[in-house]
Formats: sequence, C-alpha cells, structure tokens
Amino acid sequence: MLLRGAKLGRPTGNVSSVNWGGWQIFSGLRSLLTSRSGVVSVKLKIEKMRVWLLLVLCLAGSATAAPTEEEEVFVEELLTEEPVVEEPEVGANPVQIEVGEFDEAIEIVEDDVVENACLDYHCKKGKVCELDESNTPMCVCQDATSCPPAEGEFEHVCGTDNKTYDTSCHFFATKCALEGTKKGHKLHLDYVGPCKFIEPCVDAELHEFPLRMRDWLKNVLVTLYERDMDNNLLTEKQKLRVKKIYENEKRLQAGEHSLDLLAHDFKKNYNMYIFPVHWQFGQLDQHPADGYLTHSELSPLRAPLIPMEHCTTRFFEECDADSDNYIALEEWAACFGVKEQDIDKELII
Ligand SMILES: [Ca+2]
Ligand SMILES: [Ca+2]
Repeated sequence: MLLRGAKLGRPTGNVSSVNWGGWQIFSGLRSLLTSRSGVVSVKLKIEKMRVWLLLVLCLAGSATAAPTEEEEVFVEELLTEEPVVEEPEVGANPVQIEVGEFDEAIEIVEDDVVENACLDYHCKKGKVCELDESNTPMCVCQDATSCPPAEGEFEHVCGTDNKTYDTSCHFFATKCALEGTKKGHKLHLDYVGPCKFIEPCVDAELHEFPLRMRDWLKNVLVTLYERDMDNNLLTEKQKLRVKKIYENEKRLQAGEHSLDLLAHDFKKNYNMYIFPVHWQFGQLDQHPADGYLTHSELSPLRAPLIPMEHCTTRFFEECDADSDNYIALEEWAACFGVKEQDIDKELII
C-alpha cells in the first residue's frame, strides 16, 4: 500500500525524482474517497487515513461547525474514529429515553432539560462545561487526568514545547491550565504524532514545496469535483471554477511528476493554479474569516504534514514575509507563486 510502504513525504535524492508526500497525500485522499463502499482492511491503513480524513474535512470545507479558536478545529475531527452512525436497535424508539408510562416520560424529559444545560453550551478544546450554583453553564479547564488514554501512538501529538502529549485532549487541557501565562500563550499544537527529530529543511528542498503543493491542491479540487455528485463537497461557485480546470485538456493529469515537469506546467498552465491557491486559503481562513491565517487556522494543513514533510514549518514561517505571525492572502499567494495582479479576494468563494 502506497501510504505505508512509501516513504512518507520526505524528499530524497535528487530534486527531479523527488517523491513527495503531496502526491501521496493526494493518493491517500483519493483512496479514502474511493473506499467509502469498500472494505477497509488494515488497521494501520485506518490510522494513516485519519490524517487524510482531516484533509478531506478541511479541504471539503467542513469547517462550518464554528469552533471558536485554537487548533481544536481540526484535532477533534482528525483524531476521531471513523464516523459511526449510531442506529437505534431495531424496534427501539430513538427519541424516548426510557420506555414507561407517558407521564413518567414527560418528567424524564423535564429533568433532562435542567440537567443538560451544558448540552448546547460550546466550550473550546481544553475546557469542559460545568454548572454553577444557579445552574448556569460555564466553561472550566478540563483536568488532563480525565482525558481518555490514547488508543495508540497515532493519537499522540507534539506541542511546540517539543513535548509529546498522550492525546490532543491532554495537550489542550495542559494549555488551558497555562492560560494567561506567557508559556501558555506560546504553546501550540505543532504536529500530529509523537515528537521526533525533524531534519532541517535546506533551500533546495524548500523550493520544491510549493511546486508539489500547488499541483496537489489542483488535484484535490479536481477529485472533489469528480466525486462531488450530491455530497456538496464544493459549493456551486467553486464547482464552476473547478469545472474549467477539470475540462481543460491541457491539464496535467494527476500522477507522480518530476519537479521539472511541475515547474514547466506551472508556467504553461499558470491560470489553472490561481483558484486552487485561493481556495485553500479560504478553507483555512475561517476563525475568523478575515483574510489572515493564524497559527491555529493553519494547523489543519500543517500539523499532519510536518511529520512527513520536513519543510512544512520553514515554508509557512517564510510565508509570513513581514513576520507578524499572520499569513495574509497576499503573502500566501506570493508563497505559491501567484502574481500580485492575480490575487483576488473574490476568488475566495
Ligand atoms: Ca483568519
Ligand atoms: Ca504576515
């Protein structure tokens, strides 16, 4: 299997034959999309797929659930088991909590309302809802010891303090406990998986990153378009844009391409890359959608990539050309080689 057997995303050897995670990520995404009705046979595959699941969620614009802040946007979805649809047992009433006398059922529902004032109360990651004396819900820091233990290494996360946390729950609980301190302010979820040595990214490798990333973004969009049907993976406006790319006969087909070819294609078919670069920015810029990416907003993209692609951190750091800790659309577009005159907020649809 490609994702397991292949070296994940670490550019190796000469630059023209580099085998990047970008394509492999895309393969993973594609295989995820195609395996919906198939049998997912290997647990390891599922584990790898968690990462791709994130990407599907992220790339398909699922970030509409309005989380408030921090990396929690993706981590929850990323580390969640494959979606499980809980179906009521045959014959069971999915609404009733208990089977009993009608009056009794009403009482249960009333109790339920009081007891569950926290139910619709959203707390950011690292916090849990508790009721005060007057039964008013409030968010308090979660005790890390109350977090469920990790089911495997894949649930570990590495913080920017270079410490491995058992799960994202442990990480955010720790961060919450440090709230208001300098240490807490600086602490972010760096990447998925246990902390490990990430080799420095040299200039030549850094140069490769946008080549592969752009191609990957284009391929992801085309795949989403192909798979869209009734899934609403793309909005109607997005579909119109991608349709043009999809139907363009000159499009470089998805596959493993040399960097030379990718560079050549970017020159030749430059216009095809403009929308995908804008689209990805729009997917990430959600909390808030203000034309700037924070570290947290970027996390859905960078955190799964870092362990596989050692230039990720440096690339996005350098993307922030003015070092204000925000990546503006202009900075983002420039990173991906989109010319200034082609940067267009209207493309974020
Ligand atoms: Ca933003
Ligand atoms: Ca900036």
